[in-house]
Amino acid sequence: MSEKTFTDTSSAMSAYSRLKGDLVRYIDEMLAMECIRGCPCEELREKIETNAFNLVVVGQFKRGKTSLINALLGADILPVAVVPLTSIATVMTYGEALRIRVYFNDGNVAEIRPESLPEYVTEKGNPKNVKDVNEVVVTYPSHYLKDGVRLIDTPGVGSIYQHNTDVAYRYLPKSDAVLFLLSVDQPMSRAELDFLKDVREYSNRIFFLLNKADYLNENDLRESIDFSKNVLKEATGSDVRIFPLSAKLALDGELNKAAGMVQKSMLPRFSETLNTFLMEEKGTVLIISVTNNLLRMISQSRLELELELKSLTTPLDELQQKIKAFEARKQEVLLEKRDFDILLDGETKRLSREILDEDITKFRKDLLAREQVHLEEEFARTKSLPLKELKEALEEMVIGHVKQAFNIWRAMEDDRLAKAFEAICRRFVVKIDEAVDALLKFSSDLFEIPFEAIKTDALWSAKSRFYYKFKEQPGGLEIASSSLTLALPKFIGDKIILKKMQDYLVRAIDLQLGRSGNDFEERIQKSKLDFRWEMLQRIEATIEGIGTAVEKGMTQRSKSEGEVERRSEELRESLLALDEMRDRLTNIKNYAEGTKEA
Ligand SMILES: Nc1nc2c(ncn2[C@@H]2O[C@H](COP(=O)(O)OP(=O)(O)OP(=O)(O)O)[C@@H](O)[C@H]2O)c(=O)[nH]1
Ligand SMILES: [Mg+2]
Repeated sequence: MSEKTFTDTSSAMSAYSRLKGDLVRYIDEMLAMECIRGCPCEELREKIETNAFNLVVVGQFKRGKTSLINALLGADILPVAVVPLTSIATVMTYGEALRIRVYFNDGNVAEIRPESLPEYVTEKGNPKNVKDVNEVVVTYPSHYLKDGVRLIDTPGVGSIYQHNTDVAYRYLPKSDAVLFLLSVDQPMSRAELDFLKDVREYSNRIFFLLNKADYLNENDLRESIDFSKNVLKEATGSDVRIFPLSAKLALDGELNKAAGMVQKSMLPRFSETLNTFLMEEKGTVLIISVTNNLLRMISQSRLELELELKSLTTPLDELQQKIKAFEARKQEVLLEKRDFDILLDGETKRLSREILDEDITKFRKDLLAREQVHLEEEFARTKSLPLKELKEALEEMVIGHVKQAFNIWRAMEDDRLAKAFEAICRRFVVKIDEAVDALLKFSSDLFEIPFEAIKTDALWSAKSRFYYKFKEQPGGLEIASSSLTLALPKFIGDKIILKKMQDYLVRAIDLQLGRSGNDFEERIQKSKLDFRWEMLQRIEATIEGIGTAVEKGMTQRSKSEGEVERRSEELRESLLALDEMRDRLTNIKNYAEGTKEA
């Protein structure tokens, strides 16, 4: 198989695959265990199964981004060229067969044949994105994409096509890691460094690749690496690792099944580092986090079983006293629950006021200043046109620019708000867990039974928590300006048109800002309500779990001695099953922690 060369280097990922498989099996078993109530098992399983790593490939135009993706997949799928080419982002994701779907901005989706791909994703086939494509998704059965890895090809920045640069920026907030491409035939430029500065705002994991290494001999390559290293060190303030490689050699080697050529391309070395990163920094964190959450469930279920067991045998008056003490504690917890509600409300309000409002003000100011200049420049360029055409040209420019600017801003703001919201959630999850643990601990002391509190780090991630996506792309910018202007003499008419366009620019921006602002507000509110509901559920489920266990014991003990004995036996068996599951999960956790430290 042509993929073999890479398979050899991805043991870290296959270890992750195995752990993942085990974990999913255990979750299914836990779902079938009656003594575990209210386990968010389905959610945890989904979390594992859908966990995606977005690797976004970026760089100046023509550094070989698209070639690199083809090389990583070992197949000639995406079109490459010597002129600035890629104009639309392509997402490569795992699928049984090669399938290509084009997603348009208006919501339509079309399945296309591989040979038609250039008609949609290249500047030549789809100039200025006249086809209004949003993105293209390609599925392909490469083991490289298994386990949720998604490779995203973006258009090159810095070419004469500004809209290509814009598309690339839109994908930065979605990245889990960025592959930043440089190439030996073009020493690092000012523009590349400026772009890097922006990339660093959105990604804390950047891999630097120096492509087209095949152009140079060993000495020159060394020099080229050193040069880029120094420039990068100055720019970032720290030593960075640079991976020299040749996407071309790698792909040729793969296609011709020439292992020596693939080795020479140096791609496997990078590929290995990348895999280890994916495993360690994403895979392991997820495995440990899910395992901890499951262990927590087990610990809580264990306590409930022990409580019931205890209630079967504790003398009645002693038991009643304990229940009274528990009730008192329960009231305290319910009060804490109310405080939690008020605090959460305050925090989300602050998110709207301090982040969203400020960002809107800043964005409005910058955009307006920038577009006023553009408008005047365009006016100077086109003012000799007849009035009607002049008006149309300016109108088209304003609409295009405003739409484009909002597309990017919304993606970035979305990321900012999601992260801020996540930070709030994390703090609250810790608080809630503490409250729940305190109640469990109290009960375990009260009834003199063992209980192990398990700390879980929050599973809330920006992507899954800040749910609500925008309802629609902003549109509706068309205007009907009075035809009266068009009837005026040209020398007055064009001044009036410029003035009208300036007003229109302000209105268009404010209209879009109003919509986007509302959308964001609404999403913050909805996300808050969902989060709140889940958190309160957690407290309530704990209170109820303890209450029910004691109650069950109470009811049971009034039955015959034989039945009490039978129930005790059942409970002991369930405890054993839980302990066995706990041990298996602990093994997984230890293994994952071991690989993380190794
Ligand atoms: N010699 C050599 N040429 C390469 C290598 N990688 C890419 N190229 C060539 O560089 C040119 C640009 O490659 P692309 O993969 O289209 O570059 P890109 O960065 O995707 O370009 P844009 O999408 O326009 O930004 C093509 O002619 C490729 O054949 C390499 O490792 N060695
Ligand atoms: Mg490309």
